[in-house]
Amino acid sequence: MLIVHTTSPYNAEPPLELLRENFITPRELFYVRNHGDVPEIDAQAFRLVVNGMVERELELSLDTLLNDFPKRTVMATLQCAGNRRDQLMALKEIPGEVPWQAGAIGNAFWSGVPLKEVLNAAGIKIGAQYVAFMGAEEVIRHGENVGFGASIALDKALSNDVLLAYEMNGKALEPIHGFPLRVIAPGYIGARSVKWLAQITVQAFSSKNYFQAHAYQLFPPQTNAETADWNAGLQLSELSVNCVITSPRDGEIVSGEVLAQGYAITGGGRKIARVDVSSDGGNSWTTAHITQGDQQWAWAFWEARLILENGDAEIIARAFDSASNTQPEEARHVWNFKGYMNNAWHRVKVKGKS
Ligand SMILES: Nc1nc2c(c(=O)[nH]1)N[C@H]1C(S)=C(S)[C@@H](COP(=O)(O)O)O[C@H]1N2
Ligand SMILES: [Mo]
Repeated sequence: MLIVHTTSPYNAEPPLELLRENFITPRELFYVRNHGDVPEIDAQAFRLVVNGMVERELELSLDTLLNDFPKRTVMATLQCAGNRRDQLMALKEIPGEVPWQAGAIGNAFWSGVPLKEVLNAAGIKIGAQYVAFMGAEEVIRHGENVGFGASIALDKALSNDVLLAYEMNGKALEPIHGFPLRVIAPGYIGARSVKWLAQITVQAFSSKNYFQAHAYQLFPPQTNAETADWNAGLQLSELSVNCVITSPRDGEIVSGEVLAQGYAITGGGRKIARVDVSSDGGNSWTTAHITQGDQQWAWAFWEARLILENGDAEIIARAFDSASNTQPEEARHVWNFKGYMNNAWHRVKVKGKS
């Protein structure tokens, strides 16, 4: 059912028309983004280590997390920073990165322990500013096991909705999605939601792990892997506003009246306020109807009826969020050599029936 980009590590995304069928993405249609092979974790032996700038170091079993801490459920959309990279790759090659279409996104109910409950149990020392996470799997970069890590600022970590999740859509996490425990950092790029969570470290600085300090940084278009100053990139955290047409698909043959459908997403706890659709290059716009999604952290589904002239047309969609943020017109303006955060106007070319 998924489009498989690589098998080891396993990376896959759903076709867009299937993705848009469910507001809550079923597990079989949820994209998978792995940097190493899925680790086998014995749930009985599992211990979550909490250390660093804490009053008490903790080693928590799964039983303790399930039974001795409160459980909270949050609906949150995960989106990979590489979602829509294929359109950037079409402009200029991006070697060594997964050519994600627009399906590296999914929406689920996540249940687990609020991270702040565990941090409070450990007691945070004065001067702490970041909470760093490490996954359990091996990830080899430049011949060395760097593992997969990330960090979030302490104020985000102490907000209600950041979870140490053990359930996805009411069932225990699947191995590929992080069993037995993962972080869910709503509104942030997917890379901060560390799977197979093994260790939480409270510290004064952001994570030095490869995937926080090196990868997942944004550079200007003229920069490349050789010229990048890895201390000067923008470390990605909150999602920007994005919008995708899931139907019709590129190259589809349509009649005069078309129902355009898609999803829109934003970060920072903001909501999607409006989606616009154009079939005349952005000179005029039809306001789409938001059919579902009025909650922070989650995507919105939209649709709009368009009357097309008989000939070929390009359908464009863009969203505004509740802070009136909107999207850049052209992918070439957001092109970067790692291929992150493409939120340019989404464009689909359709053909008229002749
Ligand atoms: N330990 C670990 N956590 C990880 C990753 C990983 O490779 N290893 N990938 C990250 C990235 S880049 C994304 S987009 C999300 C994907 O989550 P999913 O595979 O459950 O969709 O997990 C994040 N957490
Ligand atoms: Mo990602």
